[in-house]
Amino acid sequence: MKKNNFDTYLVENMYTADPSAHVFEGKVYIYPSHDLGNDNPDDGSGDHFWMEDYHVYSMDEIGAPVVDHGQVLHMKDVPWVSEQMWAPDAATRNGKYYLYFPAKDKDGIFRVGAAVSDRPYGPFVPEPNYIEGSFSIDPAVFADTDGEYYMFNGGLWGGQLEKWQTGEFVTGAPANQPGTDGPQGDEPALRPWIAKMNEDMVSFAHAPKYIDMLDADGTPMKSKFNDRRFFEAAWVHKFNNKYYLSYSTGDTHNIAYAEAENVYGPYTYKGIVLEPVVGWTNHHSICEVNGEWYLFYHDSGISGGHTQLRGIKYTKLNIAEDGTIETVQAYRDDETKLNVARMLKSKGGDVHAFSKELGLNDELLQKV
Ligand code: FUB
Repeated sequence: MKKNNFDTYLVENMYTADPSAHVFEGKVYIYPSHDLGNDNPDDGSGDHFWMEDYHVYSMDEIGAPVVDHGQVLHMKDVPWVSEQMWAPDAATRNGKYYLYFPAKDKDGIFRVGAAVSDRPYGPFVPEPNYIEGSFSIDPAVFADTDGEYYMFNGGLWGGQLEKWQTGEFVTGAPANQPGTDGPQGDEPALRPWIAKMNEDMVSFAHAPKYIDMLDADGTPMKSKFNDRRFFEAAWVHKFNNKYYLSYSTGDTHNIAYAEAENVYGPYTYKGIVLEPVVGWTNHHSICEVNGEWYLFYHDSGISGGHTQLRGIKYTKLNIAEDGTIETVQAYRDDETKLNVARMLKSKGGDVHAFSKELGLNDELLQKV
């Protein structure tokens, strides 16, 4: 077990992604995806993101060695799942711990499942079926200060959110023509949904409701603003009594955020949390540890730039008194830029292809 630093990979013996971090029982627990990858084409369908199980990680405190608690759930133990266990999250209530995960059911439709444990580090026992009413990907379960819990969820393209516009799953355009069956141009962008959890934490108190997402001027967010409209990877944190919904913008690779007075919204666009990282996806969580805020995220430097083979990291997040988040450039100084670039190169990656994300100028490129 080695000590970790900001911006270094937390796990090096396997590929991990989509880190959801929480403080449970005084420790920092991380619930990531476990990337296995496959040879499917990177065509926007998401079929190259191949995951079959979950591991849980913890740190006794920020900067402490990362402990791998081993495999806590495998696809073969979940009766309703056919493939692709994507980005998970976790929550605790009444002494129990819950792992939430999206996966395709036997009809190839993404649903959200729940699994239960007495401990934050599992193993988790899955519910026999997915959560009734759930669809699409990337569950994030937010524990509000009044003791209520809410699931936020949804993701475009491979995450199938476009296919639910009628309220039913409609196959629509082929999955390898991403976005073609979603709204375009000036039409309102697709939105994530929210559902309040019942006290059992494995069912919803009401059907999922789409969240109103507004641009900074208060008008509904338009599809054409793909540098800031919702795509996937919803996460919610509360700061000074306001709610902050952060999310990936997908094909523009930002993590953006929006603010609301009410957990159900409307959420108004505020800015960018994290600039694009190495690899296509950007997916994060925001966690408060002893009064300081941290951003957990991933990139693909660890695999030489393969989008479907990622490594999780974290860094400090600065939030101003009024809730404004200071934008993070993951490769903040020359040393970090060079470290990631050299790792990428040592794994056979094309450093020039990621020079923009890494912020490498000609002088630094020569040093890689
Ligand atoms: O890890 C698989 C998918 O990639 C996640 O569900 C998305 O958020 C993206 O990170």
